[in-house]
Amino acid sequence: MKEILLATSNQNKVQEFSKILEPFMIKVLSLKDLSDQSEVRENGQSFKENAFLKANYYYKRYQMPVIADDSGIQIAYFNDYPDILSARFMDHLDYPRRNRLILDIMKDIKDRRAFFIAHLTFLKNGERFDYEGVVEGEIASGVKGDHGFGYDPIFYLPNIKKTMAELSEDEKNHVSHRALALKEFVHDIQENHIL
Ligand code: ITT
Repeated sequence: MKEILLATSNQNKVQEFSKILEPFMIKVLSLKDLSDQSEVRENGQSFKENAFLKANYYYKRYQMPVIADDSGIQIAYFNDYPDILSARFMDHLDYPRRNRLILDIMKDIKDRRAFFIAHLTFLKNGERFDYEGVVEGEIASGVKGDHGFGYDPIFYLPNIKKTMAELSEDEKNHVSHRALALKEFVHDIQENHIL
């Protein structure tokens, strides 16, 4: 088993990474496993910049292979907002209330296009590798499903005819933005032995 540190305080991300990487004999250590509660300031201008800020902070601290995920939702009608601010957008509200609010604002809106994006930055032995996964979907007409986290219950996948939250954990881990980015990472590990 090879070990990587996942630089996140989001336990849902830890769960998804662990499940996806386990079959490839990669053990995902989390900040929780290291009892590390430090907060990294995400003041970058893009998913890529923020992923690097998070990965680099812990890479310097622990000198081991580190991967970070910066991700979010872009809503076309909101000019791609909340984008890199997805975690901070309306964060005085819990996700069910945030999702309701988005649905209320978009009640009569025809353009429902939305994107989930995950950018991964992996650092090892002074080298940097970047991966990105994008999933196109639509803002659903109602809240549906109780798997996943965050905006999953309002992110509708027209091809599958379900929201991301209606997918089982396994199904989400095949089609999500995070899964697509991790697929490239696994490919690099297998083909180019980067881990
Ligand atoms: P870390 O920075 O510690 O990794 P975080 O949750 O703050 O945790 P981000 O800054 O990358 O992570 O923000 C990601 C937000 O985007 C997340 O909190 C959700 O609101 C949303 N998001 C990302 N991936 C998602 C997914 O698979 N399903 C639903 N919402 C997602």
